[in-house]
Amino acid sequence: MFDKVLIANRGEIAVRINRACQELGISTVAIHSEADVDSMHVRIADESVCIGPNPVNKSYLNTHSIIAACEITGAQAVHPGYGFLSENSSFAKMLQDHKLTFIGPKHSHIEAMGDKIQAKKMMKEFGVPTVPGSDKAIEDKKDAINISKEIGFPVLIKASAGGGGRGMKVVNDEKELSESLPIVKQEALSFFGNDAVYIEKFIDSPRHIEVQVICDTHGNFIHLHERDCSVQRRNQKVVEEALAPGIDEEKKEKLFSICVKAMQNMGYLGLGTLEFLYENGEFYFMEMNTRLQVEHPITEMLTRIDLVREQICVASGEKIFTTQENVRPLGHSIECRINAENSEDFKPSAGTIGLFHPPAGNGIRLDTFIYSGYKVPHYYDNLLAKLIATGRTRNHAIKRALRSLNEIVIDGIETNIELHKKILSSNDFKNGSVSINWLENNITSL
Ligand code: MV4
Repeated sequence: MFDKVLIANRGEIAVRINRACQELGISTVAIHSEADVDSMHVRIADESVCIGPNPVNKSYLNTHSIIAACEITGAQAVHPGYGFLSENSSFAKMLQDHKLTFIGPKHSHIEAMGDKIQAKKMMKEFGVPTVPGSDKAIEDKKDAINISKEIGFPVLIKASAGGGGRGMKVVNDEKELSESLPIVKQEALSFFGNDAVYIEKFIDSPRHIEVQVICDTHGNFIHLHERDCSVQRRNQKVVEEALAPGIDEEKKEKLFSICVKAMQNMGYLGLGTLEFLYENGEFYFMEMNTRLQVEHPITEMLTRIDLVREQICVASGEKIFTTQENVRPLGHSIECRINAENSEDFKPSAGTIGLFHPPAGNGIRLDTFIYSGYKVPHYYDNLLAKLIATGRTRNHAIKRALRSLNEIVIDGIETNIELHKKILSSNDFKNGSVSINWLENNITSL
């Protein structure tokens, strides 16, 4: 096991990782930008290093400063959290070249899954169900038209280097396809530096279901069931829950065993999430995330497994403490992402937190980094806190979430707490199984 770990992140996830490290007896190094000197993650770490000015390129993405900080402090490993450098295969490789451990998958797997055409091809070969479409990059308009006619319109043009919903376009016929293809390619080139695109049948109103896996170097490839992340707006998840309501157990178990076999075939290491679209009883693989995810706590609450602890253990070469047979999800868990944002236009809001009163009580967990008097900087993402409510049943979890949303006080800054109350008390949400279009279609009438 490592003696000292550097946490290359900020905010609630840096706090979360610091907790797991200290519980393992690992000494922690926080890094921070100038604006973050008074941040919670800096205060609770054993040591801290200021690695640069506020813009992320100069601080949290500054790979050279981060490696220098490891050398100065003697940290043996780096936990990247989510976002920032968490899916940067070159950074993972750089660390290896410096004899430092990247707490995450092998850099070759990060790279492979970052290329969405390659990821889909690989998963398809392992028997994972995928969306009908092109199995390789689109060569030209003629190629695009042939494939689209074969699978039938509407189709989706997707950037191979995209992901998370950026660089996509729905087209309804041949004419739109011819017009949009060069535009999507140009956008892909300027956003991601790679103009490769592929085509898929457009799935109209699916749910977003994802499967959590964890793998070690001792031949253990384990799934930790699924999460439903369909309540989203502009590709930002708002509410997530586990397990996904109303999906046939047998279908899920079949999918899990395919996912586990795929991980075995790859020789995957660490935490991973396979993202699926789910419509009319069928799962379709979209992409694989090779990082710890924002919504990991709902899986932790259901399985009683500390994912960050296990992630650190497997990265240091240890065995996962449990086996597949002993993973038994119990109850239901819901996460509300509490953002600093305007309730009308959803623009991020910055300012100083006045009174902060966290909710508590049975079944409530709040992952946050804010405190009364904390000044929220405008440079970084607007996630303030994750409220995780767990109960015996889905209904119980919803009741607990609503109860604690009424208890929480975050003064001095605009938040989306009222939006969460409306979502959780709506009939559509209570009935379960809303699609990825539901929030955007219903947000004004909630
Ligand atoms: C799709 C799709 C419909 N059909 N692919 C969005 C994020 C990226 N992972 C892929 N995404 C989608 N791919 C096909 N063939 C709809 C989406 C999509 C989406 C998926 C999950 C959660 C939210 C979403 C919001 C908009 C579009």
